[in-house]
Amino acid sequence: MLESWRWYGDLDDISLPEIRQTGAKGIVTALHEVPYGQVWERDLVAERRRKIDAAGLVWSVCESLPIHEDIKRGSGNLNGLFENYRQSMANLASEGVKTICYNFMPLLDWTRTDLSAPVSNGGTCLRFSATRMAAFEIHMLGRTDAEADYPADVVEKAAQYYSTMTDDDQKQLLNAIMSGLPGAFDRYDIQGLKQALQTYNGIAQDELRANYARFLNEVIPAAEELGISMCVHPDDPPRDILGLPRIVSNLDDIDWIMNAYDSPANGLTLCSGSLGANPENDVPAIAKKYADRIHFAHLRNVRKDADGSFEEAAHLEGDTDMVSLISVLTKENARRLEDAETEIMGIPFRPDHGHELLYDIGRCSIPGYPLIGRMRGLAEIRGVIHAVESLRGNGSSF
Ligand code: DNO
Repeated sequence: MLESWRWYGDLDDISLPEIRQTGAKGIVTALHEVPYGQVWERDLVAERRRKIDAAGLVWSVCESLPIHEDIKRGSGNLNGLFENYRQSMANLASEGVKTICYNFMPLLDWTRTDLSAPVSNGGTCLRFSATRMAAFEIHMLGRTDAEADYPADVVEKAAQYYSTMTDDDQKQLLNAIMSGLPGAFDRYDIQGLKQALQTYNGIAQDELRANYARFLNEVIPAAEELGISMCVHPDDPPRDILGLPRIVSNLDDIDWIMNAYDSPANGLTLCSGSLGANPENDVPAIAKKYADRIHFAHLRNVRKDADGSFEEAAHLEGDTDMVSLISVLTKENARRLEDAETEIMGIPFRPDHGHELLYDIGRCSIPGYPLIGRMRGLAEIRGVIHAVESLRGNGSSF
């Protein structure tokens, strides 16, 4: 497996030489400065790659090549947007970047209500509180129907909580919810979000799936030609949110996607944290079923509460059995290395999100992406990988 690290380019306060010290070899990055829907020009891609090369690292994965909302909504003449998307893919491939992560979440990306919830032994983590999300939707956004999406006791707690909120609390909550949109584009204020939500009025699961199938039909043949592996990132949280349908949340969805275009180029980003936030998802079992379609892995863990809240646990703590998951991934990795005719990198993975620990605090890194917390996660995962591979090398079937 190829140890990788997400880097936000010029937006990141963590430098490439610092990343090198973590032991990671691969860099996961994107041209966050290019507005969604525009072509990633070859010279910009090349410049980013050269920076990474010069630091002794390799650009292992593009995360993400974002999909314009018009494609998700299926609105207007989309030929130009598809054409641009394919051109960006071609430019990435020409610079040797052949694994492309993307998501198909309407409007928002990963969503949390707290960016620095306290962890019992010190440090902070990202958290999704059902009560705070309900307060946001029902009271701050005034979304009709939102009440029906929450249990009665959460609705009640949300009303109580909202009545205590100051302007500053409201600002912080909005900021936390918007923080999952990486880079500078398409963040919303309350008014903007209301308007954006209206553009999805009447679009239910079936229509979103049809739009997704169209996207796959437009880009997967190009990926096959270019030798690119596309890998969709699951929804986070893995359920409908703000009344928007979500279609990459569970095994049924993944079955649908893998069959919608049955090609190795149409693959998965196995994100244990996103999938793990749905109590019905057995993450190691999903990984096993689609092992040969996993082109990238995000490894992290969550601890869930009964009301739908969850928080990000340390990488080996929380509800997902990381050792079983890593056992599945390393087996698949070994199979690929053995089958390969030429030398290959192995499955790229990155420690996803991390607690803010020690010198992370006050450093203003991108939410979820502090240096020390992620380095801890990477070190722990590295330990499990080594243990599993060494046991296997000594004859264990683990
Ligand atoms: C969260 C990330 C996601 C991911 C996108 C992929 O930390 O894993 O934001 O980058 O959903 O398109």
